[in-house]
Amino acid sequence: MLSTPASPIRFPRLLLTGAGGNLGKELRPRLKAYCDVLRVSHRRDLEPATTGEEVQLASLEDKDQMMALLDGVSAVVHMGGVSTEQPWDPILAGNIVGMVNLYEAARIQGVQRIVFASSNHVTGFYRQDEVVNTRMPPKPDGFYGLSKAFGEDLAQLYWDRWGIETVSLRIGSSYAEPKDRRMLATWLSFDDLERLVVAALTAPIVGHSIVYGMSDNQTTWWDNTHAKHIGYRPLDSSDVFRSAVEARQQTVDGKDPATIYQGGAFVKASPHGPG
Ligand code: 15L
Repeated sequence: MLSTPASPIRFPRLLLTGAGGNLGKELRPRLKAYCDVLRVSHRRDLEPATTGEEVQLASLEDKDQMMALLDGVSAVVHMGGVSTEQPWDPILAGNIVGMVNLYEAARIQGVQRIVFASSNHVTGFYRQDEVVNTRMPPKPDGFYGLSKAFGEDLAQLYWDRWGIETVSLRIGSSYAEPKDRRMLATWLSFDDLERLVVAALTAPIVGHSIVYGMSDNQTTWWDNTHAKHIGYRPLDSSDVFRSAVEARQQTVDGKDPATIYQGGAFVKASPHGPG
């Protein structure tokens, strides 16, 4: 949690979906500093509401529940849905049908801004020796990345057609520490995640913007030149973990697709099994 909130702007009621997921759990206590009421949602099993919170369980694929969930909300941080490579059916339900339900509910309930947890796996089939910017064509590395590319296109449609603003965050690897050599490039600290989400919520005009979610890592495959208007400035870096990571993983197999492509192990995960 940042010792001083990244912005003094406060929303009357902010909705956090996927509040029971890994990053949802991290953002839940942090987002309270930016709103009067934080409505937290997941399909099941959330910790009870604390002061300044409302808990409202909802399934993304249930239109009526989503309509009720977005009632009275000023902005949404959408962390819900499937977050790894999976068989098509759960991805279809959570990330395709669920996204349409979310945006339809936003349109009908008059919600003006959504921060969408997209993923670096939208461009996971670019190579690790390429630098990708947010205007280059998607190259998803599986059904999961493909569904996030759909989510970004849906956000673009709802901006062009209905004026709902979205910042699509192509989140890298947000963990307490980078776990391997790949994550020296893709790592996003939790504090930088908070800075990124808050910048996306509070930038004056975003239309539909795409930004890669990474810390200020020395090694990088992503170029956020076209997202400067969001005002996200990372303050952490994977470099403080570099020697420990390199000592743990001294060699890499240059013929392994997980080393060649930015998506890492996702590029060879089987959608029909555990991968
Ligand atoms: C993601 O999109 C996943 O949600 C997360 O589990 C990580 O694996 C991350 O990408 C990554 O690329 O490291």
